[in-house]
Amino acid sequence: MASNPAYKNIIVTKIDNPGGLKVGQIQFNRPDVLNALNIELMGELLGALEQFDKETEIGCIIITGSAKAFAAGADIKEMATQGAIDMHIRDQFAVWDKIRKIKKPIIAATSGYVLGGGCELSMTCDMIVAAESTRFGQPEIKIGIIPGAGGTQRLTRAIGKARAMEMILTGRMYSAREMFEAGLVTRIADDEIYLEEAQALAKEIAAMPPIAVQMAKDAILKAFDTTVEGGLEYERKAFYLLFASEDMKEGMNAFIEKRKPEWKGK
Ligand code: DAK
Repeated sequence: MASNPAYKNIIVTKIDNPGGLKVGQIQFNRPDVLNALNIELMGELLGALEQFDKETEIGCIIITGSAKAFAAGADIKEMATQGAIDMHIRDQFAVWDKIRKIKKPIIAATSGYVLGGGCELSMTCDMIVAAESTRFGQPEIKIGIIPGAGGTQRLTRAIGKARAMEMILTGRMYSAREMFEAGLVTRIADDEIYLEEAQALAKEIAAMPPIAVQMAKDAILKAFDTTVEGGLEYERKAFYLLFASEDMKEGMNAFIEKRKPEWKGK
């Protein structure tokens, strides 16, 4: 595991994976404010994600926080003095849109508070591995705003209108188990081992053929913004495209020859 000292608000590491590509891990590091997501941290997060996305040695990415908080939301102190036109001109929130464009799968490993923008960020990730102690919430209503980074859309699609309404209109917090049962969370783990669980899942994915992994992620995400027919067509084209990859030939030949495939990522 090697750490990159270039960042102030995040700790970036690469985790070796003898069975496949490495796992890139990004850990928020603003413990005094429960990892509140300020502009600088979000810029660093995007920089680290885009860097991992470019590096061929990385197969899967984890975003995590601390035991007490994944992230307690956008930085309220930073937002409090801003006006609508300032926000529009600076377009500081454009960073959030770019996170959606990351091609490699991202796992949120959560513990403690996952609130507001923290909850939205976890939903922008592709999977959530939650410690038992995780508390999910969209408390924006309590400070006079509403979710602004996908909460009304992604949460509603993940857990349905009835539960999203209650969660967003009351600002209440919900346990990892409730959110697992509602369909938001991929898996729950004991507090002591949630990060290891997330890493094990990331390593399993990073051992799969990388191009197929990225195409699968892309096709699954299409389901959120197209019709079933449009999505099926997109899936079919992505499926055909994979027949142009060396990894497809290697995967099928390895099966027929009863050996372990060696992926090239091409
Ligand atoms: N921002 C700034 N500081 C925060 C913070 C936050 N979100 N959450 C906690 N802190 C700070 C506290 O101010 C305190 O700092 P000091 O007073 O010690 O200087 C320190 O962290 C510890 O917090 P507490 O003393 O409050 O700790 P407790 O254990 O008593 O309470 C808590 C923990 C998580 C229940 C509480 O801190 C809390 O309610 N925090 C605020 C949660 C919240 O309202 N989050 C939603 C923020 S709004 C967008 C993208 C994103 C967003 C919007 C638009 N676009 C793309 C357009 C996102 C908006 C939001 O997330």
